[in-house]
Amino acid sequence: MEMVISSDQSSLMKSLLIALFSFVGVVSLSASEKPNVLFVISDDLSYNLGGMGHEVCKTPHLDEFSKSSVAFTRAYTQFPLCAPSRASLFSGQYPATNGVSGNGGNVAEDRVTLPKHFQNNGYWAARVSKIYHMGIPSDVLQGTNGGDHEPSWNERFNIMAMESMTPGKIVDYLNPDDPKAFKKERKVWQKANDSGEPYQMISEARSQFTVTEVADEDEGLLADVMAADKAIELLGQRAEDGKPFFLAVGFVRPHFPFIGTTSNMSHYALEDIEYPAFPEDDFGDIPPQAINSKMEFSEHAIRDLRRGYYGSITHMDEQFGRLMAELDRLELRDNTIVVFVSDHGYMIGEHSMHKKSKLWEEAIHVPLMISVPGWEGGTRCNEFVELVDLYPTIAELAGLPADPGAQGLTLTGLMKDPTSKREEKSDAYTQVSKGHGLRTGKWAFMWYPKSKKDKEAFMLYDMEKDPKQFNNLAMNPEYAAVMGELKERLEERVEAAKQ
Ligand SMILES: [Ca+2]
Repeated sequence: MEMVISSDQSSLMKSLLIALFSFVGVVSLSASEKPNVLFVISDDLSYNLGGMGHEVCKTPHLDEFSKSSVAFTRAYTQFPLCAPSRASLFSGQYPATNGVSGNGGNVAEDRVTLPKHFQNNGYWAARVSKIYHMGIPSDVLQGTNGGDHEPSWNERFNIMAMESMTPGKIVDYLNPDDPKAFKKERKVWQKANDSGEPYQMISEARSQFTVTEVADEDEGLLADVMAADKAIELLGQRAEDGKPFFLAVGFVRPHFPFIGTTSNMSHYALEDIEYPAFPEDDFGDIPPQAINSKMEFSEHAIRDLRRGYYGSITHMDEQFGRLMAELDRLELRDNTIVVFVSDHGYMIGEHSMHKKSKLWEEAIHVPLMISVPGWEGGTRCNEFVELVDLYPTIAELAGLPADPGAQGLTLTGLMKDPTSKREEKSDAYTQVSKGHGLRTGKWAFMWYPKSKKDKEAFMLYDMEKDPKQFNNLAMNPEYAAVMGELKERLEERVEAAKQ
């Protein structure tokens, strides 16, 4: 039936429509209707949260936060190294598309990054400390921007702290004599800090394999305490002026140097720290491309470095707790989406390797928790998700339009029903400079294409039977069919990441 509208009805309808649209317009522009975003990213934090099943590490504040959030148990980084992981997360693009596949690169100036997208939609966007790449400890010692993406921010705040030169008890397992230089150097640093002159880090302060314990009364000298202080100040300003915000806070711990206060470290006795033992023939089936930062340390050193790493995590957790307490105190929690994530994982002695930039499980699996006001919390999602998925997810949660350049896929459906199956992407793709990795429910599969130096290599681990990845099944003919399927899927993912 054709609808006939008289001119009177038509003008009435027009006025109604105009009224409706202006109402919608008012609502969408009203500050109170724009949820804020507090985005917290920890540096080099493995999947080591007490509340998520880690037996040693203490993270009471993140455990508490998980009760009001959706916690993802299988979140994976796109590239286990600071700059490419963060560039991928904030550009919403895989490294093959945004072009950042090393610590030297950064997102193109004109890319509408996640914080820029918020700015374009009426938000104030700011960062505190490390969000895009910063060299740690160099950029913190120097108080410098690192490889920032300036257009992302309305305001940005660097932290300048002494890192491993902070007075306290320090043990350096790689260069035991280095801390001797700190006593004199602290004065040089302090002078630069007081005068605002540039400071140039001394090589002794790199401190990649150190554990530093700082007295509780000196905690104000530590980078993440300063970052939390600054973030708390900014939250107060936003509570006052009511401007919708996208505040990104970067904690630099547990990135080396491992630092915590005496009370942070007091949770960990050396005898309670697990030693990551591996079979004697472990290296018989590992291709050379997968061996990286292999170090000879004593069992004592490995345990103590792990103790320092956990102490650093507890220190970071405490600062996260301070942010959440302030959100509550300012009554901002009911209108603020909170995201907690890490850029990638870390290895301390597993297969006698250290640090990141590899496809081993410890280096690619990360914590991810998101809380949304009014949504049910305390839920777990066990589907595979990727950090590149965060861009469309956070944009959608805040009611922003989708960005056409973002390659990730929104997680909001999973967050609403965390037990549902993820049909559109049920595995996770990670790359490193020499190879590619795919994680599925049962398998960890790695492919290193042929290069000038190395021949093509594959690794296949049954993650249900061999979660510590000791037995590479790639050469076993019994698994030829599985290998074929995984290789086909991984090649698909590698190609899709370029588009
Ligand atoms: Ca990192």
